Amino acid sequence: MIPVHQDFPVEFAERYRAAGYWRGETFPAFIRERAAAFPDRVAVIGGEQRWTYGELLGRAEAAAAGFLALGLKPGDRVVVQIPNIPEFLSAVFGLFIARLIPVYALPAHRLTEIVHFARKSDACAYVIAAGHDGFDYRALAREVVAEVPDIRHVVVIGDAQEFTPFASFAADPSLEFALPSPSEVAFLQISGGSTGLSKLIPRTHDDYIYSFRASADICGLDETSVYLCALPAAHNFPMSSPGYFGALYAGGRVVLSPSPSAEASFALIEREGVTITGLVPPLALLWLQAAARTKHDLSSLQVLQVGGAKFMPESAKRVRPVLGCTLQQVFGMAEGLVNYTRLDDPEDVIVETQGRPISPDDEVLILDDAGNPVPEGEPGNLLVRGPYTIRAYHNDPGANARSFTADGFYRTGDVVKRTPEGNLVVQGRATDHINRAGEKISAEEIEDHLLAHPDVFDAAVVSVPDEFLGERSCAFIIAQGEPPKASAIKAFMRTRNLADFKVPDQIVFVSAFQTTAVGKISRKELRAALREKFLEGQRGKA
Ligand code: OOB
Repeated sequence: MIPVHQDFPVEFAERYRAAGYWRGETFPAFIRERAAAFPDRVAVIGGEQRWTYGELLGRAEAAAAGFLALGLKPGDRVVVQIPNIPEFLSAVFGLFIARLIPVYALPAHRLTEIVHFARKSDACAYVIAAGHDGFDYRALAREVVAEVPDIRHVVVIGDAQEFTPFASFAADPSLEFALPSPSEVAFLQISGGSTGLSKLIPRTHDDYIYSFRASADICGLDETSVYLCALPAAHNFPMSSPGYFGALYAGGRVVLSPSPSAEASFALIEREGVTITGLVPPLALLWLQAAARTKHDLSSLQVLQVGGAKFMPESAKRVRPVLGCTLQQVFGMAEGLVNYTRLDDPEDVIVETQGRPISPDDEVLILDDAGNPVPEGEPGNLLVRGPYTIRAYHNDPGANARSFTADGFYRTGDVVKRTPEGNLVVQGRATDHINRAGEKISAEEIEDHLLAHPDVFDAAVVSVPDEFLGERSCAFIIAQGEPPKASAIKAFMRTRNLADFKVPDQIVFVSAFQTTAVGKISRKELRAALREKFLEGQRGKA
């Protein structure tokens, strides 16, 4: 089993401690402190459940005891695929307390992705909810176990059938849990996957807690804050920017919405007095539309955060007049760096920029393709190094060689420019992924699946602008013989056991891909050329 670690060079670690970013805090210590300070205060609300801080800790400790009773050992990896229900929190705090390492999968992930996460992380257990949104995760678990026999335990929230019921986990007062070291990896987050399959992102207690503690500060969270988690809880944005961990850190309250729809969320905002929430741009647009005619009282909402993909200024402008709250743009990445517009920034900064980094020690570089700094204000490739940005992916030397410079800067793949006041404006991206409503899709991964179709000779997947999604995926396909129907290709992609958002939105058959005079073209150039031609065609029609 490959050990999980995240090593910051000693001189950087010392600097981050001396500056007070890394305070030696850990998840188990933090949740115990809050539970001791205000045991009876409500911490988590979801469905019909309302748990106090005391109950949350009690349930997490029972979960920790249960996981260890299965024979799991500190350092073991556990794939977690739980929708937005309170048990998400008791399960992951339980894993932290037992020093087990959650690997966060999204509810949308299917067999292909889960098997990849399980293998890549050497996971030995899988925690799921029985069902969600009409999908039976126990059926998925059966397939996962058949493919990855190293998954020795499946733990189920709800009706467990042949698996282990989460509800059977009980506290064991004789157990003493050793605290993790703050520099230990607390969990593995999933990367957006710009090249090929998702990579695993090891985050330490120290670095991650700093990121949401400082975020909570920037976002003005305190014990009166009520954070609505409408996006999938496993995603970095609602988790830590400042997200539900930031809200719990501040002693506030977390409301979990089973769906990000305006209808479900507006009812919760009114009922629970939600003060802050985070959305991806397409959802923000739907909320703006729905708010104009809602009967719900949304007046408690102070801050609407929007991030994960570019929020266009024309839409951003409407947030304050329509929702009556402050917009905060959030430009972050699971690998680390998170930028925020500040709540008291002038309106033009809030509307037109994606904000600035959390930390004075976030070292941001904006470089041209040759690696030289661009003139101030010009667009360039964003690289970053800092107290909560990883230095390496888990178990992936190839990706590490590509994604990090020799001196430890992470190549984000984003193209940005910086305004004179130091705010970043995202211009686009150097890497080939599709940012479909905040869901990142690797072109390479999808091409690989398309090539498995017997009638596909070659395929190139590109992003094309979409009014609602921001970007949608378009697959250019050279058929082997007579082109099949686009619907047949989509149906085939649905049999590949992938998250549904990865099925190409659009399919275009072409007879050949352009090649250069030499007859060779990189996939990157090919995608760029196809995209350009497609856009020209669109302009022609307009
Ligand atoms: C967030 O994290 P990831 O890991 O799913 O995706 C990161 C990528 C960034 O590199 C960038 O390409 C894009 O998503 N992105 C944005 C953006 N926020 C993220 N592009 C334009 N404008 C924005 N505001 O998406 C994430 C993590 C933490 C907080 C917020 C978002």
